[in-house]
Order: sequence, then C-alpha cells, then structure tokens
Amino acid sequence: MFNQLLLVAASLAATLPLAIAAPAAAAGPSSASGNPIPNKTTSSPRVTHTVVAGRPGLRFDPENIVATKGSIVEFHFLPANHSVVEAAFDAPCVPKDADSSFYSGFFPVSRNPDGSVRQSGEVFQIEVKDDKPVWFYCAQNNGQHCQSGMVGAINQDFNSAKTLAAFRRAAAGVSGPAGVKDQVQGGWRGPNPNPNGGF
Ligand SMILES: [Cu+2]
Repeated sequence: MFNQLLLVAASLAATLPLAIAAPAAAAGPSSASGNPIPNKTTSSPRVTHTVVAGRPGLRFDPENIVATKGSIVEFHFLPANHSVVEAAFDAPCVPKDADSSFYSGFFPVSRNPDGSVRQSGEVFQIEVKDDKPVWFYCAQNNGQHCQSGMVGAINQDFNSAKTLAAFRRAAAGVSGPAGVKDQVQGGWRGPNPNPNGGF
C-alpha cells in the first residue's frame, strides 16, 4: 500500500513537470522563430487617383480630387490635345510661379479610325506632397480650355471661400491666353501603365 502511494506520487512528480513544461515549450518556438514586427510597420501601397482629361468635353473627370499625402494623381489624356498645369488659386490659367509646380506638356491624341475615343499612350503623374489645396487647369488655347472651365482641384477646403467653383469663375474672366511652363516639370511623364484607366 505504501509502496503503491509512492509509485503514484512518483508518477505524478514525473508527469507534472512535463505538463507544466509543455505550454512553455509550445510557446518557445514561435517566439524564438521570431517574426519581429515587420507586418505592423510595412507601409501600405500608394493610392493612385486616375483623372481623365477631356471627358466629358472640356473637363477633368473627376475635377475635384481628395487625396492623402503621398498618394499619386495620374492624368490620362483624351483627344484632341490637352495638358495639365498647376496654378495658384488667385491666378487661374497662369503657371504657378514655383520650381516645384507641375506642368505636363501637351498630349496630342487622335480618335480611333471608327471614331471612338482612345487615350494617349502616355500619362502624367504627380505626387501629393501635403494636405494643402492644389489648383490646376488645361493650357490648350484652341478653344480656351481654361477659360471654358477645364480646371480642377486637389484637396480644396470646402469651409473656405477658395472653392473649385470660385476658381472656375475666376478662370472664366481671364482675358489673355492660358500659360505654360518652358518644360515638363513637377511630375513624371511616361508610358501609360493603365490604358483603360478611367474608362
Ligand atoms: Cu484641355
């Protein structure tokens, strides 16, 4: 009887440490194999906002863009020959006087043989640098695109008087031709990565 109790105690003593050790051992490999945090610090992919210039008519579509800092605005160009130029709010149809302001150059593109609309094989991309409003227009003077309302805004402040509607009204009153920069700047002009974007 006494020997049997000893045996039970001995077997308990033998199994208990194992029972306690098991969870620790199970926890060991996962912490030791270490997946140290990277999943939580990986930055999310950039958001790209597609804007089509020239559809419908003399418009950017969309013409009001809300974009966070670091995201990309990618302009696609329809026939016949549009452009995008950054302006200051108080001077629509005039290139913004800043080295960092953007100017895309022109994108001549013809329609398909069957008359349907296609887009330029090139796009113009800009990076949104901060949360401040950005104003832009098309500098095509054949048809006075800027004065006709081919303007747009990124991150306009709806609580201020500086709205896209006010910018468009001011553009309509510009008497001279719309201006351009000397060269493409402030963004990236290159092959269209998404020829169906915006369609
Ligand atoms: Cu235009």
